[in-house]
Amino acid sequence: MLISIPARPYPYSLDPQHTALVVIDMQRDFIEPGGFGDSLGNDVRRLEAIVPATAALIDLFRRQGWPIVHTREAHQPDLSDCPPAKRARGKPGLRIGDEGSMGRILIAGEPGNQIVDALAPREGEIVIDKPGKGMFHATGINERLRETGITHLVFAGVTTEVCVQTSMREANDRGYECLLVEDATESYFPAFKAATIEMIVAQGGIVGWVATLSALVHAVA
Ligand code: C5J
Repeated sequence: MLISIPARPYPYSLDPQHTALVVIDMQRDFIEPGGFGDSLGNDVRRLEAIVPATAALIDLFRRQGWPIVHTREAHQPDLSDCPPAKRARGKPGLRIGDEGSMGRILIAGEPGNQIVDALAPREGEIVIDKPGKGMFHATGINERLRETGITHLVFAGVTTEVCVQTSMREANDRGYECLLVEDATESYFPAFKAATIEMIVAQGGIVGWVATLSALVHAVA
């Protein structure tokens, strides 16, 4: 039976047999003081603040036995999966692959590339390293989700306007019914988060739906 979640622009029909949670890039380098995000001058406390809500969302999915996908923005150590154009965008000295305070920036296996302890993936959950901003580029995740019959994706993570929005748009284009949990996503720039939410729900939900964590929890309970 479908579960109706109060959401914008209108209630979201969650299909309990076919829904997965996607937690985007809750990695130390974006979230923790002293990491890559911090070194770029961002206020990481904004992102740290959503860790408890994201943990509660993960806990909800674990209790229901629904699948969970964790992503990390991560490149191979030899940068073979990092287009020069992507690398060139960074600040000199703090580009992808350069040495940061938590190891090489956005490189798989480095300390800063690990998901924060409070949200650590558990055995049986899917973890993907994505070389793009979106979760579908060069990851094979579409095939894995399709194999398990997933048609609905609930999104959380950072940053709202970059990797979360890109992933949600990619998912929407592939036919998934997408819901963003607004208190389990954040940006270094409050205006960007607010604008992204408005873009998603505009025109009758052109990219999907947005709901609060409590709306989801109460509807599922
Ligand atoms: C993410 C970024 N995860 N902003 N990355 O949003 O570069």
